[in-house]
Amino acid sequence: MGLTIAQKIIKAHLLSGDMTPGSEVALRIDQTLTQDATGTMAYLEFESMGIDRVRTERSVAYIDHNTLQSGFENADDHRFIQSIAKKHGIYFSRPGNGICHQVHLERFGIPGKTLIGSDSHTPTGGGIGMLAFGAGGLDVAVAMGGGAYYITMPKMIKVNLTGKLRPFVTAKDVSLEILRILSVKGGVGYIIEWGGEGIKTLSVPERATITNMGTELGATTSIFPSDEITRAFLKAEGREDDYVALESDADAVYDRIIDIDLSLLKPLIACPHMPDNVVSVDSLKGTKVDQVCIGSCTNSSLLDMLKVAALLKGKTIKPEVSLSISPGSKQVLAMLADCGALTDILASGARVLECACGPCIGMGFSPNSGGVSLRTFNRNFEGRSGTADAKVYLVSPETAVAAALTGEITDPILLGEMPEIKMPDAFRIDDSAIIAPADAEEAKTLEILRGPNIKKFPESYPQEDSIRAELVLKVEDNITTDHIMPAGAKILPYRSNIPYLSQFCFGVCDKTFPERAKAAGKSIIVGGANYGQGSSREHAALVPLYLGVRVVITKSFARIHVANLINAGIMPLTFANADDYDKVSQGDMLSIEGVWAGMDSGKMTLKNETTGEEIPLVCAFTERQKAILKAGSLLAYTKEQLQ
Ligand code: MIC
Ligand code: SF4
Repeated sequence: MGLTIAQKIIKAHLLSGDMTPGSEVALRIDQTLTQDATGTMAYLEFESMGIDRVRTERSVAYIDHNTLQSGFENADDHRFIQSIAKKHGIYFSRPGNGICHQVHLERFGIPGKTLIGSDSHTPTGGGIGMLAFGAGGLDVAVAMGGGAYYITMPKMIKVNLTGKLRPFVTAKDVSLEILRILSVKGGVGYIIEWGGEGIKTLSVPERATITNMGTELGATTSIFPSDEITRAFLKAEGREDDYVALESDADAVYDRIIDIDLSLLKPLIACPHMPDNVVSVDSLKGTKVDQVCIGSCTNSSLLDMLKVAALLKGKTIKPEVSLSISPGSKQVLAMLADCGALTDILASGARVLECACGPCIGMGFSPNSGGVSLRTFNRNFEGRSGTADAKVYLVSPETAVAAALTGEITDPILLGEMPEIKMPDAFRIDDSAIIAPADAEEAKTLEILRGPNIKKFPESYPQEDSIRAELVLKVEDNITTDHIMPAGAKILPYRSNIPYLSQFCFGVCDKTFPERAKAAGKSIIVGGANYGQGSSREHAALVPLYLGVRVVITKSFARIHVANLINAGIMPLTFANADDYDKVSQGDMLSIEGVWAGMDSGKMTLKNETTGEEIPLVCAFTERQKAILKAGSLLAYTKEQLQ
């Protein structure tokens, strides 16, 4: 039987396990990336493992999330990451150099290699044929130390593209279409491979927009073949030597095949507050818009920015609309300046922001109260923009420009003729903002620089054979890590300070949670389906741990979050019958006896002591996961292993 591209890369990197879907496989990781909002924690974890130099082929630390520096906290974190990178063999991409995924694609990504990153949009690398996964910081720390990365062997979806996108219909609309088809839960447990004749019409940045938003489907990752288009991109980056061709075998088997005819697609828009809440742009025409934001790791490539500049050229945006544009990297910004496109953008009345995540993670540019914001980003979760009652819609850069020019949601087809965009054959290469690590000799003399905002990790607690705790919080389906541990300008600077962060935990759902959890001592959370979707932030596990949460019981979990819970020593369990979710209420006293035996049999019984009911639960822990839960955390387990 033939293999898919992902199966081939997995096979070439397999350290243990068998490749049957559902079983755990251990992979050798070639490259890692971190960003600053998750990186501080990841490097503290790496440091505590006591390994001198990273053992990957390439590890890069990016600063792109927390660049506002409204106090000493961010600057201290940047300095800490820079110093630890230099000492331990990690490349350091300075603040302002760009968004991790965009820069990684430009300067480091290699087809056929494995990459894990402490950011959920690491699958952007699939646009260049990498097998790239978002992971918790601790998993990245272990991989930097040469340890394996464990995933549940996914099933395979193939999306067959035919035809060609019409003008004003874009790769972003392809992402929104697949979200409409599959929903934010539809990709869980799958790798999505994009293929078919239609992919020949898509450049690497367009492919990367699509693999980037595979994260919103809950997919393990997404990948494109590596072909002549990939080669041309690498050549333009001066890295043709990194090119290898990759395709799936003709007789490769997929669990599901989805066909999309590109020529039939229309401009689409995701409505508040979920990326899969997709309708046609046309159906919302005339809706007044207050703000438009163009950028993020989804849509900030040179191609996107050149299109935006060409559409804005010679025009001015509506006075009632505020438009921000954040180019994805210094390379993109410099090339916009070189060709004069930046002048067209500025002349239109747009505000050009730093090459960073910025508004996407609520770092500035929050909308006005109740405001409508159209964003080219990948997430529109409630409150994420920094304005609790804002209505955030996700669109393509073309649809974003149409709204900025007209002041309302407008089908971009009405903008007239799409100007022809000529992409350069060679990009401007300037790696001066990427700092190489010290050599092993010099590294010994280097000191790591820390600031007062870096606090201790929360203590971990080995699971016990019997648990009795209060259900302190019951939440519904599709709870995101932005609900569990919000980000934004006020909170993000404290990512290395778990005690401080803890006061904001679940703030979007219930502001009283932190106090109640602390008062309860030990506690249990109950959630609906797809619990923990979204960001890879391990803070969404570490902070509940700090507040005393020992067990989370749901209808189902999102992939990265469930791994983060186990890594933090919190036991994730699921209802055997989803309807039993209704048999527990917030405030009930719950207990589970015989945890050890239950971990082995995959079955446990939850006793609701308040109502007297008994509820069957299931779990499917691997031996390694059981050992982590018994040790109390992945860190404790790894230390045990190293001894
Ligand atoms: C996001 O888009 O939510 C983030 C911010 O990039 C996160 C990482 C984080 O929370 O630091 C992600 O996607 O993993
Ligand atoms: Fe940054 Fe937004 Fe991309 Fe996350 S989704 S990495 S915050 S640009």
